[in-house]
Amino acid sequence: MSMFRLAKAAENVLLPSIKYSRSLSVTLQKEPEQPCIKTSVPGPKTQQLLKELNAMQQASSVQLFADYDKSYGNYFVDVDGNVFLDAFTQISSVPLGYNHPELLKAFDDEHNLKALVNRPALGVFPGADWPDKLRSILLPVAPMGMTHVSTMMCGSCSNENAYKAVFMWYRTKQRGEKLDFTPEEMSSCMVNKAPGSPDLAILSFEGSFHGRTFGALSTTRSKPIHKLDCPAFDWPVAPFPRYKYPLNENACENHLEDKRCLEKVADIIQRRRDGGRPVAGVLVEPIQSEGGDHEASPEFFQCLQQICKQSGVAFIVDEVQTGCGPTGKMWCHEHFQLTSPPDIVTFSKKMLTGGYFSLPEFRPAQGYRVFNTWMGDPGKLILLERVLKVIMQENLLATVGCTGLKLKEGLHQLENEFPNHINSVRGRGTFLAYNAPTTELRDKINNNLKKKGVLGGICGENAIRLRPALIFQPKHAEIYLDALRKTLKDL
Ligand code: PSZ
Repeated sequence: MSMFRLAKAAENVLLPSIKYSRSLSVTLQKEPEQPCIKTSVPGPKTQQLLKELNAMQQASSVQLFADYDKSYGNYFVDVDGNVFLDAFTQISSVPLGYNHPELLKAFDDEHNLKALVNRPALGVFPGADWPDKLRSILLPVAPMGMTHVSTMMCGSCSNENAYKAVFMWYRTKQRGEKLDFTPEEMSSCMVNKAPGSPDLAILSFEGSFHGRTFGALSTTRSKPIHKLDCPAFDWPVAPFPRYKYPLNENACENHLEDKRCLEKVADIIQRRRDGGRPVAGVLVEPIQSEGGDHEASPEFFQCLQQICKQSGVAFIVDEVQTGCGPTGKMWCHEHFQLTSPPDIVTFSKKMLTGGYFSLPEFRPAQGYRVFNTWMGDPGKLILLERVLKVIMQENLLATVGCTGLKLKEGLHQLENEFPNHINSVRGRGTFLAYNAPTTELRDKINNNLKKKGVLGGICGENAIRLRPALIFQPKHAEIYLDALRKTLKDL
């Protein structure tokens, strides 16, 4: 049975009857029982190291220096010896918690160690087992129907290269039978002018985050500080739904909100085409993350895909943050019951390697066009293979579902108890968020949680998000909810 089918089977397990396998209980045996804060946060050692680092670079984003020897499972230990329950996990990029025994063992194997040490330029000199690695590790978890995969270094670079594949696909369609580039195209691209560098666009959404490299940054729309002072492509932006909560009491209004946004997308695509500057691809996060954890309905995504199909525009789904299980499915867009796969799905973070899956028509006709030195890293695939094995063996997608239900229920209870402090609880699996009425209050809640030993993330103007590892259990949910209740009581 393929890994994908096994993962599907795991989702169907009745949630309350989950039996944790022996290996999971072994994994968690060495975990601390609870958070333990011994110093001010940040403590004196973090403050000293921050001074040192800041002398060499702008380091004001650094929150804590970690002790990665001592961090374990769901617990992050800082250099001052403070122990935090980690519900943020390195911006949502740690699938199995810290120092998972299966991952620590990966490079005991000499073949694996040599793959790590002798890092190849994968586009030119891959090792003999590279095709098998892609076929046996990545393709089994590919979204249904997606047969092509390219590995990359990070989320931004996965998106950048996905856009390039989309532009090449679009121009190939425009050229029709005439396959060769014209001399005019060849000379004009060397001075960044059309027709060689055509005026094609990627449409993205208000509040989206797709990375910070140049192409990716032009599609990022979450905060000015990411974009200021950097030249950008003149690419279009459409509104993404902003729902009213609770969802079941605002269904009608939220449906109209979907409609408003979709009409705008269709209108932009039409106008751009009429103006001779067509949209080649529409890019969307299944849940807008950095921008404030904004979700949209399955119907919104179904219609968006239809609009793309009807207008000959590629439908690109950015699963960099949502991919690899945190919503209770391997890929968040599986919740949307799309009638056919997206054209491209990008990934990174919990997948450990960056990359994108695509339909075969997005493979450029010539080599060297989507290319760079490393094009990924076999060492990361060795780790990913183990991550995926543990996800299946330990039934972690079902754990995410079970823990997620408990967390969401607890958060709903807290929003009812403290309606002046938190509201709009939302999300899927453990990929959850809630709002505070103001940015100031949101920051205060998040800081006070940290002082109580719980690391959480913030996003958008006033949201707090949860991004725990896939091994976050109901007992960890209880610790999180207790800390939040105390924090809200003390405000
Ligand atoms: O501030 C930052 O640079 C952050 S904070 C969180 C992210 C980046 N997330 C990265 C991300 C993402 O969430 C989505 C949906 N798409 C692309 C990216 C870019 O990935 P990296 O950071 O690996 O380049």
